[in-house]
Amino acid sequence: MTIMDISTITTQPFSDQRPGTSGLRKKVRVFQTPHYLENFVQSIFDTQTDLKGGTLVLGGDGRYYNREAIQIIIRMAAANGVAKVIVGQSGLLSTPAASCIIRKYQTSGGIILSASHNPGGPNEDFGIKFNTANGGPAPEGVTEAIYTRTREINEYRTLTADEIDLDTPGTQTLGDTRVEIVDPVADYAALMEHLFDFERIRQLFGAGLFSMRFDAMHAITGPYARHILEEMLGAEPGSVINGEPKEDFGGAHPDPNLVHAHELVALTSGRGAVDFGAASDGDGDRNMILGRNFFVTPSDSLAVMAANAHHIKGYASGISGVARSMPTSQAADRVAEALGLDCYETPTGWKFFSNLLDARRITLCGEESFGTGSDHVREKDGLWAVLFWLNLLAVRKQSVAAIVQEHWRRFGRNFYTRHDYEGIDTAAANGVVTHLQARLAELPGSALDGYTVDYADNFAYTDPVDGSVSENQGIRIGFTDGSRIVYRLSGTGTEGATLRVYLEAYEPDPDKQNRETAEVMQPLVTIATALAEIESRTGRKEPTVIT
Ligand code: VG1
Ligand code: CO
Repeated sequence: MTIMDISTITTQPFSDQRPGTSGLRKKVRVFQTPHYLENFVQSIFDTQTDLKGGTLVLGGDGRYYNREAIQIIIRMAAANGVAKVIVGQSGLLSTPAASCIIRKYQTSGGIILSASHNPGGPNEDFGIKFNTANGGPAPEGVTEAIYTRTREINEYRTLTADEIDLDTPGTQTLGDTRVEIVDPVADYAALMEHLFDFERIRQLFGAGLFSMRFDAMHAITGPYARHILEEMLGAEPGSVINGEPKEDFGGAHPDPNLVHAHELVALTSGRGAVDFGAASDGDGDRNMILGRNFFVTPSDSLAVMAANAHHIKGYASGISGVARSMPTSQAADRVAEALGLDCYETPTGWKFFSNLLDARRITLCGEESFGTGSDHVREKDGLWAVLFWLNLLAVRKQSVAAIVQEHWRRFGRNFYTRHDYEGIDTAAANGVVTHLQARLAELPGSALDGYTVDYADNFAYTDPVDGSVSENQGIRIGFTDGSRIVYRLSGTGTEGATLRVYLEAYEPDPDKQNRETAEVMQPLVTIATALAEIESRTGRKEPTVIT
């Protein structure tokens, strides 16, 4: 191919291409609008100039429109002078595997195609995200630059060429660009083997006394989990369920929580239950951990990991600190305090952990939304969390429930729940926040149903590494007994608005730590719904999802 074949296509800006919490997410039909995907991709090339002459990693979670989008992006990469594109075979890469490959081969960054836990299919969601050379989601400065470019763009570059064969590993060329199709699992599996004691986990499975199920939810982690859990670690064949990635995730929400992973929940409950259950989401960065008849909240999972990191090969030399997103429970803070570790509270979204990880201020981090991870990559990592737990179970030889209950006795328990009001009117959702904002000044010191407000604010974060400031990250209301209510609006939805209400209550008394979460949280739920005037403002009596 000669340079002659490159064409410059005239286009007009779209006004709605500002990335949210994790990239640009829209309905598939929006991405199929002529020039829509191309404008966003060209805006990445126009602003991320290191990509010219550099290497780009490319892959997605396999949802509907993944393959078409990959072909479009490869052609545009070639037309924009990218020297090499590393693509996951069949266009597949989990989000953590993409991060791993970006780092391992010292590339200039990556484009990940995913709308994560959002449903897939012709009438559902698609998404695109740019990750920088450290493997992490682009920080706000970069996403804002890309967005600014989308508002003024008037042309993009592409070329006419046959489609790349995405299914055969090996190198192909497109003009001066090399396109390398790679095994999506191999590099990631090698990294996991380096971090965890695979021999010990093999013994756990080999003894025949331990059973597990991993629910890939018809999404990207199927091939990763089958290879690592069943082939490398010897988990019984069939331990991985729903392991075939499908373009529409079997028509379900690939969201690993108690509501959407009900099949897995049933397998860990009642008679004949397995000892351990885990699930991951559409793009493989989330995780849910279950023991037999036992649910580990993501906030607790982070805290347990921090308290037990010394048992794990890859972290045995010590961890430097921990971070959690603001709405995540303060369970990790208690561990950090007891162990003398630095602890950071960041806004929601993995991008805020990157600087702390790069500066080695933290080793572990997590979010209440089923995300945990470490400095091994710059994304949250679902299977990593599962392997961490398996390694821990193999070392401590206790059940999941015993480990967590022992943790509560030592550090206290942070009861936790999140109520989501999905698909509400955007103006009504903004009205809730404005209303709460107006009440913040008067709340401290006042009593709400017997709870005394300690502080009330709208969370703002100053990055301790680069000094960048992120404001309006959620309303926090803290009470004198350590309990807390947090409100924020989702930044990943594609229809209307979603109000999230996060609730937390601290219980130091071991005799009271086994109460039902719903019962413990009820007084706070009542306060939270009344204070925000949720019913009158949104017309909703009940949340759509409780996790
Ligand atoms: C949600 C979660 C947030 C997470 C983000 C991306 O964002 O709350 O913790 O980082 O999804 O996760 P929001 O703005 O809708 O609350 V993933 O697995 O969807 O990439
Ligand atoms: Co995800």
